[in-house]
Amino acid sequence: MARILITSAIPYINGIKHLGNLVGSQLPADLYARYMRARGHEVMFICATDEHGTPAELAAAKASKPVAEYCAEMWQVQKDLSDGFRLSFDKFGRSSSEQNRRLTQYFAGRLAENGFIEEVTESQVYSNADGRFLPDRYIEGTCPNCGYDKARGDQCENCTKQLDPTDLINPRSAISGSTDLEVRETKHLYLRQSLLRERLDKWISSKTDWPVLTTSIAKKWLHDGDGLQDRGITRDLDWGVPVMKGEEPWPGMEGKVFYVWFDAPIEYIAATKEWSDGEGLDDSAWRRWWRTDEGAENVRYVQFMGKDNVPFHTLSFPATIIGSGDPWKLVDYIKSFNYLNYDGGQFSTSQGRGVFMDQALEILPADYWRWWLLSHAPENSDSEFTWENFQASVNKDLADVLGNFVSRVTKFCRSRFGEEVPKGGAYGPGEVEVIRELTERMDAYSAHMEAIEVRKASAELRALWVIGNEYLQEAAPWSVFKEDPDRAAAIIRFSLNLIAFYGAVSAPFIPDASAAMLEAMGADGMGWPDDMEAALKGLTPGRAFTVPENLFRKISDEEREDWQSRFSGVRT
Ligand code: B3M
Ligand code: ZN
Repeated sequence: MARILITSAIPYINGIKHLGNLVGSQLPADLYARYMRARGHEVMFICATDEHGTPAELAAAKASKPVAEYCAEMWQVQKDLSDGFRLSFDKFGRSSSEQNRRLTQYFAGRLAENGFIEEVTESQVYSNADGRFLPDRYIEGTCPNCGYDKARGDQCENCTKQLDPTDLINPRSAISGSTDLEVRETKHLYLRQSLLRERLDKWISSKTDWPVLTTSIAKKWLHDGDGLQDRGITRDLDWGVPVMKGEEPWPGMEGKVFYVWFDAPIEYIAATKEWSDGEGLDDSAWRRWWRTDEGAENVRYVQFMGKDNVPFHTLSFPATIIGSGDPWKLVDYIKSFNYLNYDGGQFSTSQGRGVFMDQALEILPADYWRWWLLSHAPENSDSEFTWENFQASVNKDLADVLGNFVSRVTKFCRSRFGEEVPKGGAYGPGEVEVIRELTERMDAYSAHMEAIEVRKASAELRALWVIGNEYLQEAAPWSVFKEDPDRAAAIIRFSLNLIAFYGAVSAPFIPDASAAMLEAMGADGMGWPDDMEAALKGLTPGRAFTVPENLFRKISDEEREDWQSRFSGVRT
């Protein structure tokens, strides 16, 4: 049994996330966590809301609420939605927690002690109209790298380049739109990550098994970019972690806070402490996941994120960890994703374009979305959501292949043999062949899940369902029944076992339908089928089962058209 620490990028608190956000980190992380738990490993799965910085302040201002109140409300909204999507976090924390405040201040203190912090008097953009500095997202303009005209002061979301507000061409205030801006001097702390360039380079180069998407972005910013310039980690804002050197005040830094991207990844650690504090455990419970001198040397740590978050996780956060000089756990594997597009354009939170998590659950249960999103995850390139594709995939994979199998088998059995597993003869060559095929496919399925090849894993799972369908079609118990009821009974016994098997192995993708299949077969406690032959004999003759409600319903053309037009415009 291994110990696996899994973190998903923590979503900004400002509003409900769209399906593109979901498939870029939280959902595949959940798939992996569920799979690893099912294989008997000890898993710690962490997520949280990212509550500091300009996104939170701007959204709270727009909602006319004090920012703390806004964050508390939105945390609950996001928590309910992640429950709705069955995201099985061990902890869904908050980066504004006391635990994160202390830990962030602690890291800053350690970095200062080790010479990785520099105090810099720098020029920042000041807005005369707004009467304040405009860090990060408070300022917008044209990206000097790619020309995108809605680049934000901290990063261009088009080309992923990390920016400083003073880099922007034609800058304007994101609060008032004012261009009456001037550059003023202010003092800030810089993380001297350039000192760690060689160590980071060596570390990333050693990760030969990482996805190309991850390492190419990291190397780009290490080598030809300026990604490893020293970066400001403090801001002239009210909302955030107050700048302190550990538990000591930091002279000259009064009234300033840490930059959101400094404290956000630290929240992965802090949220694990939020979990252990919440469970009433002592500190060793979370430290054994994070300190390589206290048990974490045996932990495999895997991170999930969208590609725009890669520079922060391959460079800045490791710089914080390494620079602290403490034995904190560094990430072992980073799975990153491209973007999911929406119906010929981009999903956009600011423009309200696409389907958002709350809307998705209002129209269909979580499994439908989970299945489509995971089987179309933007792994090797960007992918696109279209309603036609969604309808086709749900109707075919879920309703025709899996749902139909379950319904035909259970209904036929009920009508001919009653609601218990029939006895019949022994399995014949047909069943032996199916077991052989399933064993082969299961090996491939497991291998893809271990390697976090999400699309390939989903294709293997679908193939497992197809095998059962084709078997049933060929074995045709409904025709066999008249001449040889014993043989028909054996076919049905085998097929009922297949339903339980599907319930066990499909759970990481479609947990609710899987639970319904297992429950209907009275096989709730069924573990992962390591031995296929034994697994397909688990339901013994005489055992009661029930006919589950239709597992999946089809999406009609009218519904598809209705949703297509309902979600074509802008969310209000
Ligand atoms: N909140 C960006 C995002 O939601 C940011 C991730 C932080 S991960 C430490 O995409
Ligand atoms: Zn750009």
